[in-house]
Amino acid sequence: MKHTYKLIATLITILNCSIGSAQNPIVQTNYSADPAPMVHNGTVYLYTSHDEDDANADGKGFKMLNWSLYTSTDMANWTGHGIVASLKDFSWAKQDNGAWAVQCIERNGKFYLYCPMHGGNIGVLVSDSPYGPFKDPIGKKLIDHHPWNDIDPTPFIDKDGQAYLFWGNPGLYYVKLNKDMISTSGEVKQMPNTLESFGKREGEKNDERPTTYEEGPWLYKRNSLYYLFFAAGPIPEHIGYSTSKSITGPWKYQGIVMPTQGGSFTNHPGIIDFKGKSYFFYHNAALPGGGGFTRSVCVEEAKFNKDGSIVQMNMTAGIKKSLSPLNPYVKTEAETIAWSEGVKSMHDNEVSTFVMAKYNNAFIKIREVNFGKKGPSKFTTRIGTAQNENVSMEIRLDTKDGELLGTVNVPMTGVNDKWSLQTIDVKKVSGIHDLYFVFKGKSKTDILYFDYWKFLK
Ligand code: FUB
Repeated sequence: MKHTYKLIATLITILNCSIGSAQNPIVQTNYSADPAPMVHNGTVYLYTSHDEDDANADGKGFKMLNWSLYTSTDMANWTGHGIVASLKDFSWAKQDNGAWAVQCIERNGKFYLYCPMHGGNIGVLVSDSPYGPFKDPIGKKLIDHHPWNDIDPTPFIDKDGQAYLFWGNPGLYYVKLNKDMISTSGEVKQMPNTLESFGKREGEKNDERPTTYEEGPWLYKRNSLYYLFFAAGPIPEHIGYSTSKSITGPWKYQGIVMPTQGGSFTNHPGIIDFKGKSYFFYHNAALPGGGGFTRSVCVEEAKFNKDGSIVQMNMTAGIKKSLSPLNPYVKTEAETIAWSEGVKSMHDNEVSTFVMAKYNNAFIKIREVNFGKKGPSKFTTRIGTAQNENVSMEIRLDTKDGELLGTVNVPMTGVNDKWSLQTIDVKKVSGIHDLYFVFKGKSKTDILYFDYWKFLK
């Protein structure tokens, strides 16, 4: 069985790479899991867990220390903002592991990030900006119900302004949040785990888990109907959902949203409405080296039927069309990416997040760049390398081997906090094209560092 999932994951990766128009998984620069999308002021903020590259190397499974943020305005290109919160932000938490599935919500201009620390309950961080910095405003646990079961918090503000926090595995719990969003009101309640609410579990009888509800609840409202999406058992998980006329239930089980696919024994839902469409986020094991502890976040467009039911989805290569073309005449971060191979996300104090090309022919693709009628004459970038010979970045159109607009020769700057500004002449190009940066160098590792780019008219 394990081999079958691994094979499916490999096939997805091969499919993604060969069709050239792949978007899933939407983060290729590191492993990511537990997508928690939030829409704010025309941007999707996607908070994720972060599976470390060496997770399970010691046979101990998950290795999760912090949470990351990615943003998009077009659903095709995603900008990495690096780590925005970590276990270190909670002085009272154990620091060695357990940074599981977070979710962020905005209220009155402040952003509240609900953070489970597996084995250590749930804390809350607050910031004036969705990018952070996030701080622990209470200096203690927000939810202290059961150390192992208190995971996967999902906040929701109902139409009367009452906020709730739902969470839990194997039970589904909820509590009212006060208006300050950092304290609770009343008792923690458990949602009745009935077959009517969460459906009959297939497989062996499991007294602790009588229904398909497993973990990862996600609350969503469409028209006047409340939806509860959740990771469903048995393992390997699929995604199921239930609906209700009230946030506190009773919930009615509605079936499968996404069957078990993709090579990870967990899955985790997140759903948003954005610019007139709905999007469903999940995770799988599709990146090279991927598995149950090295996962990757993906997205599909979600469709609903007239009766409110959701159209069942499979894991696919992702969203093919950008919602709006990208303007190449404003500064764009190198970590704005539709697809990349051989590129790693990094961070330093000088420039914050940047990317590192790991090998010859590693590349970044940016989808649907609008050069306009007249097109550019020059290209400028902040870039550097620790290698001392023949390192360059080619700028190409439409495919990795497409028309060459220009080549930036990268001077040796030293380690990654030393940068050079390079400006070159480029060939004229007009209209909308996918843009490729292809990295060239002889070194077997760390070819170059790349921070931002911009075309000039
Ligand atoms: O990522 C760690 C845990 O795995 C999450 O909290 C669950 O939802 C599952 O995805």
